[in-house]
Amino acid sequence: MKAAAKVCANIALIKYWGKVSTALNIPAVGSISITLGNLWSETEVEFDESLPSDTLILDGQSRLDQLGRVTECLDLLRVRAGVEASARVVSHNNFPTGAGLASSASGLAALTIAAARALALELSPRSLSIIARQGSGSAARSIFGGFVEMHAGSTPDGSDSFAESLLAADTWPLEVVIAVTERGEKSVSSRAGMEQSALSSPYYSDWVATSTVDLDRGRRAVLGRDFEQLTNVAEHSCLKMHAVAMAAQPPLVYWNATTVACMHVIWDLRHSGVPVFFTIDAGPQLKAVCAPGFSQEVEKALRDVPGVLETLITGLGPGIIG
Ligand code: 2P0
Repeated sequence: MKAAAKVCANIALIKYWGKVSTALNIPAVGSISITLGNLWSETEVEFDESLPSDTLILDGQSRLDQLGRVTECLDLLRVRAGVEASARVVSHNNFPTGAGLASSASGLAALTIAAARALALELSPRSLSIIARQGSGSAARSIFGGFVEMHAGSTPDGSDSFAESLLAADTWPLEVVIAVTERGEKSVSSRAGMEQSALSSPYYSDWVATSTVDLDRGRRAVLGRDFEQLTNVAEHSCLKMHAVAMAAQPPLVYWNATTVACMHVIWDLRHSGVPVFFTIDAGPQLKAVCAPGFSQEVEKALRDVPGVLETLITGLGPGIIG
């Protein structure tokens, strides 16, 4: 009862922020993401009757703070398999953990796949997506490669809240440059930030109400491979999500000065004719998405921004890579 899985991270272009159910982790809005080929989590799960409870080693350290969601996810699989044994989970990310680089997306997706394999459960990608969602909303998207749409769904049990593929990675091989501006873990997790936003931001209801329009625009842009349209709707969704968070009480500002400097560099590049836009998650790293063939030029510009510690370049990936 031991298996491993290696799964790519993803970043949303049309953002997920807020839940209708915290118990089942059902998102309040759908989202559209791209799966990143060079950023991955590798997770090994071993069920062992002699273990008193689940254990988690993440990047070489015991992480009790992350164990709750791991156990919740494992419980869903244990029930299906009729197994009660606890599990030893060892996971590793090849990029900074908990810094707004989607480590929970790849981590919880890899956990779901590895545990399903260890329990010899034959589950459809949709079922795996639903289970991964209950570990982390963004993890539901990492089951798939390329361009992915997550459906918020409308049933109270979350059975129609899953992700599915929109467009294969090689159909439109966009490139991504990540500017790392801080290495530590963020002080407010996405989970806490979304809850704070839903409870106290005056813009939260408008965020939810306008999400369908953004999803429609985003889906059309992806299916039509329309970079300009994707640029407009992705930057709008990102800035709107951050505006909702900034208006929470107490406020949530995930950016630092370097994040903002990078935004201006991206706008300057675009005004000079480079097809590139940015997105930023619940952390200070800027992700620049560019048309095929432009990542070197974009990386060179971001590398020179004072405060950028490191840049990472990646293409789109297939989701499950091992
Ligand atoms: C996203 N983020 O769509 C958004 C944009 C961050 C900002 O999904 O509470 O770690 O585990 O469901 O998946 C990060 O949130 O949150 C995220 P939970 P998760 O990528």
